[in-house]
Amino acid sequence: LQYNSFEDPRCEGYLEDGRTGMSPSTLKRAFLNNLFYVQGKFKALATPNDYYMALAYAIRDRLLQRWINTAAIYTAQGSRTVAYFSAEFLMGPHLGNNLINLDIYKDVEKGIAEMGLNLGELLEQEEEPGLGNGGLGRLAACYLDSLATLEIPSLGYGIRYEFGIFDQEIEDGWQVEITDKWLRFGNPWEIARPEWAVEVKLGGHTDHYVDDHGRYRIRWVPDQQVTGIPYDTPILGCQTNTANTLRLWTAEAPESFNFNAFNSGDYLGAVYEKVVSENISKVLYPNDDSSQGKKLRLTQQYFFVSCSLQDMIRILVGQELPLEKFHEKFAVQLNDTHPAIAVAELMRLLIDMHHMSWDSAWSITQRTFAYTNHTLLPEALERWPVELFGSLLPRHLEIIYELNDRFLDEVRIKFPEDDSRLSRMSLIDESGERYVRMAHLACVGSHAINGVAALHTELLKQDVLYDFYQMYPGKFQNKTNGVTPRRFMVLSNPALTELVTSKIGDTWIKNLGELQKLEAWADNPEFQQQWRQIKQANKQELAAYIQKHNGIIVDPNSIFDILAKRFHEYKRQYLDLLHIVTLYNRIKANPDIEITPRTFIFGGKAAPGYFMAKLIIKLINSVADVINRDPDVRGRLKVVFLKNYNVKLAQRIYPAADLSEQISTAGKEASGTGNMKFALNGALTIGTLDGANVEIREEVGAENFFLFGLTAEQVYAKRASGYNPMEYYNSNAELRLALDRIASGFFSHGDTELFKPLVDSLLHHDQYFLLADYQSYIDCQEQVGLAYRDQDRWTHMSILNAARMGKFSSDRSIQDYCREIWKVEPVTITLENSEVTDS
Ligand code: Z2T
Repeated sequence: LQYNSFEDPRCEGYLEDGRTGMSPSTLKRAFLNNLFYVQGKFKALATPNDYYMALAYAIRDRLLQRWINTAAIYTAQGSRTVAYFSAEFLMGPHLGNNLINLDIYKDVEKGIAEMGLNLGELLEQEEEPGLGNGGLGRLAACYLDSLATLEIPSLGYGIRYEFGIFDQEIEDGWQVEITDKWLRFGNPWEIARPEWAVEVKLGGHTDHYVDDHGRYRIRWVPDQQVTGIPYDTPILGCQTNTANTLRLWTAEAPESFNFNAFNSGDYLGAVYEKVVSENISKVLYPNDDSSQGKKLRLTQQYFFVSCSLQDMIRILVGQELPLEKFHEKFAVQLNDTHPAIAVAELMRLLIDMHHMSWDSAWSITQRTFAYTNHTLLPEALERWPVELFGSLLPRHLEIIYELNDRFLDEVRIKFPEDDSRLSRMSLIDESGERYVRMAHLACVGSHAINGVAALHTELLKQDVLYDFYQMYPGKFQNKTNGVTPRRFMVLSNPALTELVTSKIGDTWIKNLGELQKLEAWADNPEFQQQWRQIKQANKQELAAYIQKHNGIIVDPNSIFDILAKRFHEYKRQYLDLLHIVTLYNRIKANPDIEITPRTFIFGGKAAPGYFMAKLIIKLINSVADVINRDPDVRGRLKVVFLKNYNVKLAQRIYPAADLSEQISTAGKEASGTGNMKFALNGALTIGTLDGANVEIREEVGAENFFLFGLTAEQVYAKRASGYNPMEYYNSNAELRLALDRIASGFFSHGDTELFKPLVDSLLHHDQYFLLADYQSYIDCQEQVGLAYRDQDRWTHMSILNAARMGKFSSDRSIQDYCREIWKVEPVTITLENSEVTDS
């Protein structure tokens, strides 16, 4: 045998392949090649972005063999596949995560340093794909990471929004929204697949006709058509060869449509068509936990669902499987009701396009879909006016009517003579203006329905979906949310990762339950000290960030008390503020009072149309302005609002937190996932018995969790018996003083109008029971301050919190989904695969 010495590792002068080799020298060579051949730069002219791009392309090359092998093996084996349908994927930056999952972070950091560059600065260059609002979108991203890490064949399907969640600026204390032009400098992580484009119809009417064989058929005659172009991003698992796909759809005008108009001389009309079509994937709706009911939003939902289902049929047919096996090949998870139109669309595709019988199509549809509910808030339950729905999707409306007739017959059989139940459960709300109820469609069309935390699932069964639970008790399951420890620990907190690994090895990264072994170190003085030093260093880094971006000097020895999440009244940022104003009032009344020094840090975006949420942001900034400059405070309190909270910033925040604020009104937060990320990084939680807080407290132990507030049951009881917030105002002097201080114009240059809506809403409505929970919260915060003074005790609690987070890995969540809903098994991907590499 003759070997080319450059290609044979056994020979001298061997040169690793420049696009797959992992040795430091090969990586360096690839980086410099890309700088030259891709960016067209040499070092003297290169910008930080050029360096980022050069590295990103070098890493992308290293993903490709894995990605292609994964696709080839899934295809060859016809593997059962999870399709995760989500209107949002809040991925965060890819580069750092891929370095972690490839297990080359340290090597690359070193190589980059040898070239006189700093990896952290290059990572900072990446404009994150913010294609989601908050928890729901980030959950989808964590789940893709776990699916790949667990080697589960899967596809994420969604929309490639040209503009993701807006960038938040703060002007004069107010939130200002700036368009998120994340694609401005190009996106090295995606590959367009125009050869797999699909057509989507919209609007028009239906025709009922008799076909050539004398069969009764229905045809949809649309008045608009758009093309969906898929863009694929590889999703690499941690320390495996699996690289799954995130497939996002962009809307374009179909060539033929344009062309016809062009030929008929209506050039401007043709261009206008194009603009209208492209609007579909233009921008993410920036509402978290609330639905606006806009036609464009329904169009987006239908667009990506139709593209995805057609794509799946193409895959099925490509593998020579019959359509009758759709549900055997694919398990589709509906991430809330945003993709619930899929139930009607799959029926339409099977019946109208592929001539299947109603009963066969319905059986396949129900066995394909499963539905995750993410909220109990009534304003978030999606419903579409029947007229709007029918004008966009006339055929789907017919299908839904037919489904409804059959479904209500079933209800009648199970619950005879119960008209009010029929109207409550109908897919159409007919109590006033008529609406299509998407949650009902999702429930009827799925074989499994789940909530995202134990309490949330119980409340779904007792309240929001009570009738459906009575009808189909066997469909209901709980799947408590989880988060990926790769991004939210290994990548974001390298020092803590190293300390943990030095004690218990590194297998916890893929088996988070092993963190429990840290309990043995919880009282070890040396370990405690290392633990504290790392937290301290992380706090110093965040302090430097705050100084740079806010111009505020904060004390890393103070408690970093952090509330970071979307702004919503139910999340009660305002309650945190009442605590701050209360402490401030105590200082003003008694300037020498002893208070454990605290830095209050806020981050989060408000929906642009949500007036109250935006006013709370303004109030935080106004309170910050006064407190931070008042000499009486003397370093005991600082208030910071960090603008533009996103995944990148979150990764800086969690490692630096002492105290995690999880203070929603009990019964309102479906789960929360920030709560898990904070605790994993050793923050202690102050929280209510809401969402996953309940389970976090169970895991870490009541003695390691700061609990306050009413339970969900107590909140319901109070509401039922007539809650009067004014009683709390009248009977609690400190509370009264805090509210009066805000109302008096003290924080608004004497303006008594500015914050009046906030004060009035508490005094006269207080929908979210802030005043009822105020004293309990203040007392609990007092305990936090005392606990922090005993650093050994605090560190002990902090270690135990992290050590007991095993349950909250998204790997555990995904394993539960795989076993109990999807019935899907792992498929091992090898790098040596002749079928792939030889062709
Ligand atoms: C969202 O982020 C959540 C629920 C929604 O209901 C919509 C959005 Cl955009 C329609 C959040 C929940 O508020 C939160 O409690 C939960 O942890 C998260 O979804 C993931 O399940």
